[in-house]
Amino acid sequence: MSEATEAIRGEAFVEVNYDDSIPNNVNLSSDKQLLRALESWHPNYIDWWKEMGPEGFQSAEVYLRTAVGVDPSGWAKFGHVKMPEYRWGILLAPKEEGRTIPCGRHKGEPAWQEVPGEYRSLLRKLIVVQGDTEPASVEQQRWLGATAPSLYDMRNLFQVNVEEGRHLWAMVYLLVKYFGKDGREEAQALLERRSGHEDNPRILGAFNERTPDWLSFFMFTYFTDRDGKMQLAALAQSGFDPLSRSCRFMLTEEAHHLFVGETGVGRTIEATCHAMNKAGITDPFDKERIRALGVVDLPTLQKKANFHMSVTRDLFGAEVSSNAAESFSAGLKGRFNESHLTSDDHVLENATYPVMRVVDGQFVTEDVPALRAINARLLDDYIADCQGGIDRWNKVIEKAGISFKFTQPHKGFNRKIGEFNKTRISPDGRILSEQEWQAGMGEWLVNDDDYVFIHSLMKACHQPGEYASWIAPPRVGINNQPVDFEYVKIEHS
Ligand code: BYC
Repeated sequence: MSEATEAIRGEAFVEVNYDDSIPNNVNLSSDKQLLRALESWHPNYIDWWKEMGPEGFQSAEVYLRTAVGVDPSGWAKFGHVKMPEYRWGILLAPKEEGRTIPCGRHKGEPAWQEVPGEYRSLLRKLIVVQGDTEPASVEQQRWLGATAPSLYDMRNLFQVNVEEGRHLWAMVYLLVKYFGKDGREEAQALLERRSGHEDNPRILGAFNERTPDWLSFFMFTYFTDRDGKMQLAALAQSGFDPLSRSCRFMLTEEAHHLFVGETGVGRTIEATCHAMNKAGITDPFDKERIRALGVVDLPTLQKKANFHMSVTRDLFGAEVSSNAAESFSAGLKGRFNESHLTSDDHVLENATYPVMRVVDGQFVTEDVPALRAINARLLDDYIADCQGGIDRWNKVIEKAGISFKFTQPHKGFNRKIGEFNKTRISPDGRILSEQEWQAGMGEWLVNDDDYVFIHSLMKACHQPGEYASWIAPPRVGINNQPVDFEYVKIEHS
């Protein structure tokens, strides 16, 4: 069982009501005012989806899973659906009777079922920031359908997109139900900000970056969706029970997004190793010859990974943060696995945590008050969590007998937020002058030549069973369908 499904294991099965205009398991029909507010947001959401959701393919039939319940053993059904007709619903993991606030100054008190007045604006901010990332990622990925390397991959892209749309619904439900007029205004604003927009951008940096190609998409779903996993896991520990329950169910869907990322990169590596072996190329740095085979050389993939790892690390905020201390102490957001941590008191008034920083041009590790280092700790947990997939990628390379290993760059590499934001640091952890940084950048991050090459590979493969040269077919299809299944039925005009 995956980490995510474990989040809702052992709890009672709750049917989702699909007869309502908005599918839900929160008895929406009994709250007419809330239902009306969500029904008036719904058309604006559909307008946003049509304007900013996947470009083209809106009338294609896509083999999508739709959540039908929150029971981990059978929570989804599969079928061909046109994306605008997808049933976006409001699903909360079942209520745990007797749940208490797991951390901070209210630890042990009953979890809140209503917004605690003294923390209202802090809580709303957390929900808005979480909500803002969901439509942002859909906007970032909206151009990718046209260059999908297979119908299988196209389907996975659209699955991720509709589920990010559902995650937006999850946060909008909380805003509209619990935050009155300003909640409704925030819900509307979530449909108005735009990824990368000069005047009205998305809130967090990484969500204003472009996702220009499928390698970026796979890296994003591996590394940036993993920030989603860590943040949702921390919010699932919230003392505000409706937020906790929303996030617990979101984590179930998030697991597939991480799978898309890990296997997408893994299949790309597999195609490269296979082509290299077939052509008798042993040097992974023999770039021109490898690229001539129509596959991506491994050092270029490492550069892509470097970018996505570094911008995603920025999403954890400053390592040392009074905002994070207050969210934790207020009991609004816990640490990763908070309720399972056994080595401290979950209040952390007297605890410390080691934080790496740069002092006088040198790295030093200082013990700082643990409360202020909540972001640093979640970032460390995230970096550890990233390693599993990287190790599995390296196994593929090792098995192919090629001498190359993916690594995570130094924590301070290419950072714009936090302890390292004013220091130039190489992936192997050397503090650099500006001149050295400028000279090395093209070796560590994708440069213009790399972009041109990657772009040249991004050609549509839209026939069932057809896969682009640069990516291996998956081992098994979605929901046990064959790999040449018609995952997306495109009307060819
Ligand atoms: N870019 O004390 P600081 C996901 C702002 S991803 C721009 O450093 P704090 C998903 C910060 O807002 C998970 N601004 O950090 C993945 C604050 O602004 P104000 C999303 C940034 O507040 C893939 C100021 O700098 N969920 O679900 O402790 C696809 C100082 O803040 C950035 C969450 O993030 C940045 N990178 O922590 C789809 C959870 N970083 O208040 C979805 C909810 C910081 O001065 N959010 N700032 O205006 C949070 O827990 C916190 O807001 C953060 C920041 C962890 C993001």
